[in-house]
Formats: sequence, structure tokens, C-alpha cells
Amino acid sequence: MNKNLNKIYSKMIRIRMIEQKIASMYAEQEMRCPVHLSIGQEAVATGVCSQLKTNDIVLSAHRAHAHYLAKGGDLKKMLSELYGKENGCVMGKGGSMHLADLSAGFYPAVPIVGSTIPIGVGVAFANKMKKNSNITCIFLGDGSTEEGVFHESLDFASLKNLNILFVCENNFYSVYSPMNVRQFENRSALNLAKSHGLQGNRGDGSSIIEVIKKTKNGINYIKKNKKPFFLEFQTYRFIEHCGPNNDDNLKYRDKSEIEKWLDKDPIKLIEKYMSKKNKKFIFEKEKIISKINLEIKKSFNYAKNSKFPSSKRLKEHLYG
Ligand SMILES: Cc1ncc(C[n+]2csc(CCOP(=O)(O)OP(=O)(O)O)c2C)c(N)n1
Ligand SMILES: [Mg+2]
Repeated sequence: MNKNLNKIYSKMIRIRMIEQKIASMYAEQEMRCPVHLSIGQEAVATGVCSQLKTNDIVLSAHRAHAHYLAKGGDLKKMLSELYGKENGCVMGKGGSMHLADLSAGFYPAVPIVGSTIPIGVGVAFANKMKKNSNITCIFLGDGSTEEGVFHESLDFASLKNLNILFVCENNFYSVYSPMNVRQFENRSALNLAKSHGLQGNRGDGSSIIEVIKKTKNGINYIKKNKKPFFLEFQTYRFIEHCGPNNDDNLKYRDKSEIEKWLDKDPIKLIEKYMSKKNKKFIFEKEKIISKINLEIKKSFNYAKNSKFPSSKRLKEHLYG
């Protein structure tokens, strides 16, 4: 258990440290794509992906770094992509919002809100036709449940009994808009999923233990029943919607709300849990962090020293 949890902790803190480094390097203006960071939301990505196999498929959207990394996407290729370099995961032509690593089972992300939901359903439908029982996991935000395609996709997934794990990361905001200006009172993504015939569950997205437990149950349900399952995790992004800064000066979120979620920082929670379980954790943590720091340093150097695509390569793989 300790060994397993150490691994989970390493993955979570690694994602946090990588995104903090991206935030601190962003002001250099060498990364020229917008970045939507998942700082505060790492437990959902890590916990869900820890229960998936390499040949299971993950799809994400504009806020994709944590999902990509948690699914085993290559860090050097991700950073090179953010720097627009030729050896980026989509050859430097997509940037942060179009990450992909097929070898890790991470399909290309698309930032049009809601648009990867039907793509993921199509992937799962194709797998069913090929008699392949892999799971397709589709990460989506609370905002995407307001798109019509969310309903069409869930209905189709339910009708065709597809092996899909839908994971709604409910961080309560779509850019600056809270729920009460977007949705009727007590509207719930999980209840909407149920109305399309899916089973599901909800949980605290700050607790890695809860995320793992509920994901495990969801995957068991999919495997046993050959039907889709819907998970809704409540979570919170700690910094601005898009970019490396804090925008709490804009006052679209209450101070008390922000403080409540900062207290529930998923990294703090797992560290507290592990310190209680294992007296040596404090020393193990130091080792984990220095190893990750080294990897991050090397990976940023690799990305920054890589070449931009030539003008010929820039024109390849484009359709219009
Ligand atoms: C169809 C569409 N409408 C609007 C946008 C602009 N936009 C980008 S991210 C976003 C917020 C989406 O909120 P949510 O799905 O909750 O994800 P979060 O950013 O909270 O992770 C919006 C409105 C877009 N990319 N696509
Ligand atoms: Mg949201």
C-alpha cells in the first residue's frame, strides 16, 4: 500500500511541479500558446488514470496537461509542444490545447468546449465494433455539460452500451461564470447522465483516496455490465482560467470559497494522509521531489534547445 501510494503521490506532485514551472517560465514569452493549468485539480487526473491501463484511451480538452501526464504522456514532447518545437507531441503546431500521445493512449485534445465528448464516444463505438474491450475515458468540464452535444453523446453511449467512463471535473466555473448564472438551481451533471440511462456516482475530487475508490467501482461496473458510467468530482482550480497568474483580484469568486478549497488542496491532503501512515514519508518526499526537479530541469532544457519546425514541415498534415 505504501509503495503504491508513494507512486500515486509522486505522480500528483510531479504534475503540480511541472505546472508551477510552466507558470514561472511563461513570463519569458517563449511559450506562445495559451495555457490552462490544472493546479488544484491534480487528484482527479491522477486518481482516475491510475486505474486505467496503457491501452485504455483518454480524451481531454483545453485543460489537458494533468490528464496527458497522468496517462503517461511524454513530458519532453509536451513541453516541446508548448514551446512550438518540431519534436513536440504534435510537431509544435498545436500547443497546449492540442496535446496527444497515442503510445500512451492519449488521443488528441480539442479545445472547442464539449467537442471531445462525441469524439470519445466514436472511439468507444469503433472499439466495440472491433470487439476490443478497452475503456475510453472522457474528461469533461462542468461547462461542457451545457453543450447540446453532451446530451446527444450520452444518449448514444447509453443506447449502444459503450465502455466509456465519463469524468466530469466540476470546478464550478466556466471562465468567470459561476453556476448560478449558467444553470438552473440544483441542476446536476450526474442527474442529467442518469436521465440518459447511465449509472454514476459523485465524489470529492480533492481526495485522491476517494477518486481512486470511486473510479475503481465505476470501471468494475463498466467491465461487468458493458455499459457506460458517469463520475462527477467536485474540484477547484487555484489560479486563473487561462494563464499563469492569480486573478482573484477580479472578485468573481468569494474569498471564503477560495480559502475553503485551498485548505482542501489535494497535495496537502495526501501528504497529511501519508505522514500519518508512514513515519519515513518526510524523507521519502524529499527524494521524490529532488528526482522530479531534475527531470523537469532536463525536460525544459530539451524543449528550449529543440528546433522550430521548418516552413516546409509547418505546411504538412494540414487540411482545409
Ligand atoms: C464552444 C465553445 N464555447 C466557448 C469557448 C471558450 N471557452 C474556453 S474554455 C471555457 C470554459 C469551459 O468551462 P468548463 O467546461 O467548466 O472547463 P474549465 O475551464 O472549468 O476546466 C470556455 C467558455 C470554447 N472554447 N468553445
Ligand atoms: Mg469548469
